[in-house]
Amino acid sequence: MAAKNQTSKKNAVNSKRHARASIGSERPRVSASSAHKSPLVAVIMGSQSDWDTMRHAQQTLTQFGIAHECRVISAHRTPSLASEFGSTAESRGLEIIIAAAGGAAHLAGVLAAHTTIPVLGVPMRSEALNGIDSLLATVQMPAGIPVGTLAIGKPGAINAALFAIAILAIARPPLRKKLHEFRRAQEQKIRAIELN
Ligand code: AIR
Repeated sequence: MAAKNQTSKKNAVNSKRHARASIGSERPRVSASSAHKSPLVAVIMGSQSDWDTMRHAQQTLTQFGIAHECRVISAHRTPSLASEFGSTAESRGLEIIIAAAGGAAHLAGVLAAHTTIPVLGVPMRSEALNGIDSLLATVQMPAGIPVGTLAIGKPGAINAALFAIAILAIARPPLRKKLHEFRRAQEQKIRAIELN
């Protein structure tokens, strides 16, 4: 009976975790190896409309088995949540934040202002200015509060995840090995291309 209670309690906690990680109606896929560990990387985005791009960061982290969480937090629409998330990130065991936003993209900078863990910014492609606005708003931080800014859109989303993995790999030899294997496989794929 006690064991049964414990199992249902565990299930409740896990489904709560999943609910917190889910964005809108779509639940981000978390790999089996990382599903029940506390997240090392947070993938934060300014709007649910960024998810189509940022799912590529999520997929890359999953591919490497990195425990992570994905959430929508807006520097402008939910400013107190942004400040609370940034302020508590380190004490909750997060080691890196990936922050994506478009237009007046202040999310990465605001999160970085509240934490000393590395913040990687991903500028979203915008309708009005094709992402140039997002890029400049993310990259042009004042000295003292750094944001490592990646490329606009999907390449930036993938590279933010790979950069986060490279940072984590400094002190994790098995992860470093995986990263070397990834690069090797990527190179092999290109070497094998035959054009006719
Ligand atoms: N955004 C949301 N809050 C602050 C900013 N800068 C960004 C989102 C998204 C864009 O505004 O990151 O890229 C448009 O959001 P929406 O919700 O109108 O689609």
